[in-house]
Amino acid sequence: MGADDSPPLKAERLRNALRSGGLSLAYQPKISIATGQLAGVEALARWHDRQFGWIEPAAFVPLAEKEGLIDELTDRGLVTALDAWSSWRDTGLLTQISFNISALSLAHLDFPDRVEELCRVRDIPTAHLTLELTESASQEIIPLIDTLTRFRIKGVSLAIDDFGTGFSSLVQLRRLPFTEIKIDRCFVHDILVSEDSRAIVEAIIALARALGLSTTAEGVGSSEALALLATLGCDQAQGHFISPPITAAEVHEWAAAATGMPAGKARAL
Ligand code: G
Ligand code: MN
Repeated sequence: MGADDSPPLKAERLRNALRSGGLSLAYQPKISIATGQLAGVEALARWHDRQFGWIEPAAFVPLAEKEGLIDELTDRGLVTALDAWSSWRDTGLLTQISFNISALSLAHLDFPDRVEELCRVRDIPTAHLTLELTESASQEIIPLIDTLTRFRIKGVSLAIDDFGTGFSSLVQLRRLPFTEIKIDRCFVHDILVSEDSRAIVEAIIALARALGLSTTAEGVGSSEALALLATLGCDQAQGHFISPPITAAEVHEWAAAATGMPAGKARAL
């Protein structure tokens, strides 16, 4: 704390961590609610600093954006995530990988070409990649429609993350070529006790259906919540009850263990 916690120092340490491989990725499985099987994994950036300890993406992603480091963070993360995907394929596991991107990266019109190239050199079909974009109240994503459309033309799927927390949700859904809605965990976590949360989740699922989008509930914490989401017609679930974020090596093991598991009986690691 104190002077050592100053943003310039943290920014410097983030820069160094990025360049010396000090950031890593964890992978959080998500399941198909209908079958209980692995539906994909979300790559989540992790930063452990010797001085500051574990730092949340909610803290270091905005810092990277502010310090002009976000493209480097995105590029290195994508390379690591796609290498992990290749290692899963080598052992027979073909799954979907979701990767979080900052709206700032979408300002580059050549970003889709770069991503396509990263997939091509690894012989990864772009259909196995989903990019997640957070619906943020502070960022207008309508101007990014060109870049998003380029991704869709290349076969990459697009998810709108933390849905329900931004202010222009409906306009964005109508105009942008998303394929999936991730329902924010703040609605999912009290779905069993709050009538309002349940009504919101139900409405989001109905809206997604009408627009032909798939739905993933974030932050699923119990078998009861999973069962209710199944009743409401939600497609996929992610959360600590299903699995916390795990290592790339553990993903293969997890997929094998979860095969054929009925919904509501997913293994919590
Ligand atoms: O690990 P945690 O559940 O706190 O991370 C949740 C959110 O953090 C993600 O949904 C995403 O919004 C953000 N995040 C995690 N990793 C990355 C990353 O590599 N890049 C970007 N831009 N955001 C990330
Ligand atoms: Mn996400």
